[in-house]
Amino acid sequence: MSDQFVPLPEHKFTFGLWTVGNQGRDPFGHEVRPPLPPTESVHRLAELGAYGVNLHDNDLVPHGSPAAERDAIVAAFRAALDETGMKVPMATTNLFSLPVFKEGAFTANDQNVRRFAVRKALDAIDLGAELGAEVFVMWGGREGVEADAAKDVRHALDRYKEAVDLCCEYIRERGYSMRIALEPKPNEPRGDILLPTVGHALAFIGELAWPEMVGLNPEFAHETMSGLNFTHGVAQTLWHGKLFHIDLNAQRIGKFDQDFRFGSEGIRDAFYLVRLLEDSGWAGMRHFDAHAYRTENRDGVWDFAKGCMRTYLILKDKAERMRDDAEIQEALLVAKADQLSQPTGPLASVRSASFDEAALAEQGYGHERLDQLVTELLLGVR
Ligand code: GLT
Ligand code: MN
Ligand code: MN
Repeated sequence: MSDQFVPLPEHKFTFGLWTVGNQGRDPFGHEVRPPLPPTESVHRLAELGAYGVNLHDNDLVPHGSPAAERDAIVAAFRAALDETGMKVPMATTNLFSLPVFKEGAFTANDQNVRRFAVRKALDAIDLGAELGAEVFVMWGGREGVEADAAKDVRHALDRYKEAVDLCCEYIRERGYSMRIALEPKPNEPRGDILLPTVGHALAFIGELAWPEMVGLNPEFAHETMSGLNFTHGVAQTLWHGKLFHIDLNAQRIGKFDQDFRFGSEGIRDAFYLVRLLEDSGWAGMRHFDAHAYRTENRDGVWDFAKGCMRTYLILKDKAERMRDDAEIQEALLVAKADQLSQPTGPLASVRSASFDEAALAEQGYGHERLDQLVTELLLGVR
């Protein structure tokens, strides 16, 4: 293997503890890999060139741990971070595994369940702040319903807003430098999940008490599940100034949430995403929310992690080649891609312009040639 694509901390690659630690359990089968201690993940990922790890509260501290135990676990984890120089840029809370959240967490019908959920989120915010996290992800996996008769979605959204506002209020009160990133998903584990897409979540942010503190953590697999173009979703999120974090993985349209190794499906979609992130100067993390196939043992997990990072770097290289490719650049001019950055107005020019509508309709844009050139670049023949 050429070592042109060696991951380094400066590339800002991160993995969730739950990703490399995934034991391969699925709805039909038991775990196939032993538990992976968080400190071992830190060491192994550091060796592979990652920048950091992200975590749910309970990926590190088992639910219900007494305070002294919690502190000892966090101290040992801190020591592993210090030894390796690894960071924890993002933290989150698990509001989906415990039986108490079976009817929802922030949007449960039961007020006590909601209070329990918000309290758990506040504790996780403290844990994240202690570890230096500047982004707090909210993935509302249980915020949804199967029996539509049981939940008024408008009230559920009131409660969702209230919970996010309470978390923002707490972050402000504690003086943390932390922002919240909502993660949309259409379904699974609930029949339907609230804030199902990037678009729903962006609109929701506008109704919050501190909208400037809240943005998105869009996931490749989640938009793709709905058949949406993930790169377009990320572009619009950037356009609104709301890309706070990103979950990279791979997914086939129409399937359950696969969370595959980045680039393993939809290589062309992955390419356009990497090109967007790089061209936009995205300064945040390249976070992988994916896991190894269930066929793999421990060694396969590290092959998986290496593969995610290596594919990202290869696609980044392809994006640079695209920029340097004279024929592709010329084809882009034929497509008039450069003209789109020019304004349409002012109004006086719109009103006074004369058009040759037939000539405008007649012109071709050369997309077939352009797309084939990019395809050949990706296939490695140019
Ligand atoms: C869970 C989910 C992911 C979320 C994680 C953060 S948890 O693995 O499938 O999409 O990003 O809560
Ligand atoms: Mn997913
Ligand atoms: Mn995710």
